[in-house]
Amino acid sequence: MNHILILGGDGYLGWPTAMYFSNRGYRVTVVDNYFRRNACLELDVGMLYALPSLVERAKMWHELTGNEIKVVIGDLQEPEVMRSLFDGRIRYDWAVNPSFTGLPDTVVHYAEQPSAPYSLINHRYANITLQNNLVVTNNLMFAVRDFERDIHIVKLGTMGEYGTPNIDIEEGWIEIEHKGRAERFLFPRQASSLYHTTKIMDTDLLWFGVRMWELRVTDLMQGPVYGLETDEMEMDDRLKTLFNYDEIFGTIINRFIVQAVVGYPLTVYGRGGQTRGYLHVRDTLQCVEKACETPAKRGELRIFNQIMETFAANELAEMVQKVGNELGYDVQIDHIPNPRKEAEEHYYHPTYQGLIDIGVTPHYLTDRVLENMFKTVAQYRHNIREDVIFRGVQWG
Ligand code: USQ
Repeated sequence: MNHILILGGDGYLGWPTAMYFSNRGYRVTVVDNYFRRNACLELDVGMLYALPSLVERAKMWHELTGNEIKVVIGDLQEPEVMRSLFDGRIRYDWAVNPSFTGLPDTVVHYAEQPSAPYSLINHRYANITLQNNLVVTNNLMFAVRDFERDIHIVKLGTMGEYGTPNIDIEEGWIEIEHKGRAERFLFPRQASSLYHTTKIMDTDLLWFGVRMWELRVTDLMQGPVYGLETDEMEMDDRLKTLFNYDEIFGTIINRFIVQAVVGYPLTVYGRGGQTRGYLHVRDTLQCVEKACETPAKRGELRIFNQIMETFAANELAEMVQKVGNELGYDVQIDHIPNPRKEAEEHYYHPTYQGLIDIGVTPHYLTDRVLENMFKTVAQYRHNIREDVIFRGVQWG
């Protein structure tokens, strides 16, 4: 039975990942410093519903399933907090099979400030993003280097590292011929936010660690995620993951559903031709599972593009409008001046075959999926705050 350490285990993806692996018989340890919850409080952006603490969630999970999720609350920017996870200071003893006290064999690294708008509020939030994302990744890299180099690091990257180039996007690597010679390089990256720039820097840090110390790393270049249904979350409402719909932490599909439910015209930014690759939260879990089951080799930086299909913002708005109208909502679409600096019409042709090749079965954004999201969000309609939907953090 494997032991998985999830850094950022309280987040939108971290908590569902913890339950998913725990449900499949893995030993799971989660670490978090409640960064996201605190940032939401500080910026006064309401979540769709209140959340139990991570310790309470793990307790409920244990009561419901008999499975243990170990919780460590700490800031991984502190090198000693990170190192304590690997050097014996944190004891991994389990009620079931107490003889197994081994270190994690896989670390899933989600412990990053994940919002592009947050990173561009002002220089202070830019610094928080830079410091958190780079220092946590560096602390992890050195802890693995110093205590157990065989541990597989699965880091969440982002498709936004590539930007929107005028050529096809490969899965992480490109063969370049130059003056009669050839070499394989990381695919060119050109982020359009400071947050996305930190993700490029993380990739570079880990690529250095792979070359220098033969670490094993998988980088998952993920697109915006939507949804709030997984088998584990459906066991009990109190196990639901956090759900943001505000401009800073909410992602487009989740936001559009909330907007449609409260009769707020869908906020398409600019012309709405911006195209991205999307995936359901269920597929994030599946992708991470497959990546963990087939680890990168020693000395390999393996990169997958973690998306299932691409949509322009306009297409998403039209899909949400159609399903919303069928459910009896009066859904309007608005094109508001784009607060971001991004191409609103562009070429977008990413490759995303690698995860399918290792066994991932894609789920797609269907009317049914949108209907389910409408139904869940509608249950919490009374909590939705219209004042946080759009404040207009300007990137330019
Ligand atoms: N958009 C709108 N209206 C909105 C919100 C967004 O038109 O109300 C547009 C944006 O302009 C953008 C696209 O939708 O072109 C996606 O925006 P988003 O807010 O859903 O996602 P993004 O800021 O790109 O970031 C999210 C996650 C981040 C992850 C990234 C993957 O927050 O952690 O890395 O998706 S990717 O976009 O592929 O870089």
